[in-house]
Amino acid sequence: MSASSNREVIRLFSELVDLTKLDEGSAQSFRVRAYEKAASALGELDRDVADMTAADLAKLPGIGASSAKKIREVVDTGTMEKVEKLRTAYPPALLELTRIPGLGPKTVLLLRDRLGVEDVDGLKEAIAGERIRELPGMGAKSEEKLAHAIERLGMHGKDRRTPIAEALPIAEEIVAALSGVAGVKSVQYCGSLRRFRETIGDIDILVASTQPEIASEAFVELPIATEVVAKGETKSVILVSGGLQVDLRVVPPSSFGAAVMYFTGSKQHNIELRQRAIDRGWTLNEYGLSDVETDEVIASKTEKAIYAALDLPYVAAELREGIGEIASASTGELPKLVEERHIKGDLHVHSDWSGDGRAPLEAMLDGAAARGLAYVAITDHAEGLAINGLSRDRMLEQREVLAAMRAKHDDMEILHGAELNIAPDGSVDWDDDFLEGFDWGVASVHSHFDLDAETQTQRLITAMETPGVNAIGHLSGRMIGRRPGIEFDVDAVLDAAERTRCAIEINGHLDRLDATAEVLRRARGRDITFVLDTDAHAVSEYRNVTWAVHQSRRGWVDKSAVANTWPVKKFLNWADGKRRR
Ligand code: DGT
Ligand code: CA
Ligand code: CA
Ligand code: ZN
Repeated sequence: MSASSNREVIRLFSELVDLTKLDEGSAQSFRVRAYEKAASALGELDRDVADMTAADLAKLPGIGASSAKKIREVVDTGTMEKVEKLRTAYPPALLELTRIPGLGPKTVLLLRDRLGVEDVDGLKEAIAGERIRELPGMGAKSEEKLAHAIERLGMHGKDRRTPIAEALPIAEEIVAALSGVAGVKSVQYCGSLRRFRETIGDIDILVASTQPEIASEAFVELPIATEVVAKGETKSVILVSGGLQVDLRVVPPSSFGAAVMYFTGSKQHNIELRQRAIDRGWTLNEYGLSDVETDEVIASKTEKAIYAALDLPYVAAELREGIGEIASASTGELPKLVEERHIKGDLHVHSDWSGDGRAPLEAMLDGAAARGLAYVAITDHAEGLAINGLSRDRMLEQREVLAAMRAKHDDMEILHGAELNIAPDGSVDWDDDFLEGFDWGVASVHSHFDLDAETQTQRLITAMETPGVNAIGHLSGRMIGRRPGIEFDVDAVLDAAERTRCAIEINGHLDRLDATAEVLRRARGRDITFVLDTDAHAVSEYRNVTWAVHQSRRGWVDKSAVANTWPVKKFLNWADGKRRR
């Protein structure tokens, strides 16, 4: 097996976690936690699992003997019997019900056994028929809440979309697998995934190859495929677990740029571009930009060449939604977008000092240094978060430990911060005096998600006004596809951000991507500062910086508004200034 085997194993373990929750009717059982731990330990592994014996694997922290055996089984057989068995007992449509807030595994089983509910449509029928209220512990109010949750998650029938956190690893795995196939020159995922939409209808994979039939064969033979819907020389379709569809198109290398452009979309962006071509007496399609009269190809190899021929600068994929990006591009008014290399520091990083961190302080600092960062803020949870947080004394102790670690990292500024918890009234864990001892503060909402919009708005504004709060973390608190964010008055919160100089975080966790692109775009033209953070709880999660950058681009955020791209001195002055108002 190749480097993709780790990802395949992790994917099967995450599925095993979800299925076991249903099977045991509990999200907290011993087995569930053991599988969760194994999945997260595998995520930290920098070796290929295929090269390790069951005994090697069982020696890793977080992986027990039974998980080790299951890992070997996946490497050796390409699948896991336990998952296959559970999948027949709990089909994907039933499993999907557990994503609805308010529906734990126990309730989902009850719905199936008592009311025959097998999927979202069945649940909607049961709600409409007022049958949920017959169940123990449920009432008319629960029906109303469930209906609202289904609505907000967009889980209806054909509109069903997959959260990007699920789709992206699958696409990466397929791209990696196809890259090694004979004749393949380039592979790229396109469509909504490349535009970095937060939910994905289907995955579109584009391959440039001189031997299309070999690429198509390899595609339908992928171990990740659960069903082959169509197979042709240049077009094929498979389904993967959960019913997500993957489309493959194979094109000759000479038209790869035109094909990438066409299949990246969006449809509306394509339509506007084609109109620009027509205005010049040309045609534009997935094969290239060409002259109508002479059939001569004007550009086709790269997207950049095609945009240039149409008198446009390159338009980043994240902007291509047909919402004015071509007009802005033609007048030179696109924002100057952030690139990963611009990011000088990370301002939201956890260690195992707080409950959900998974790596020691040293490891997180080494990881930050390995990224070449000029500064990093350690922001473990404060005590308001009951299960996770550090007491005042532990925070002071951590400050001493960090001070001692500065000697080892003389190229990197180490800031002592905290992730504060915003209470329903907008207050945070500690008084201003204690907060003054920190170098940085990020404050976030972690509970009370369904207060009314007016209360939530005031809650955020009060937190922003707190001197020790430099930034609001994951502004809406949503989990894409699982939990809708809090409702708040966006313009009032943006007004407060301008007035208080409190930054808005762009959190790079794939299941958060928060602030949302809609909120970020609404901030265009305002004088608001942003910070791009990984919110890393383990060294591997420093990778979230890539997703934070994509999210900022999708939100049309200008680089000049992102504080952690600024020169270090300017950044430190600004951060300190907010704390001393
Ligand atoms: P999704 O899958 O619903 O999340 O969204 P997309 O954008 O990935 O849509 P999809 O998979 O139907 O098609 C992929 C791309 O192919 C789309 O972004 C643009 C291009 N495309 C598809 N259908 C049309 C069409 O009728 N006209 C044009 N101009 N482009 C199309
Ligand atoms: Ca698609
Ligand atoms: Ca498609
Ligand atoms: Zn955090």
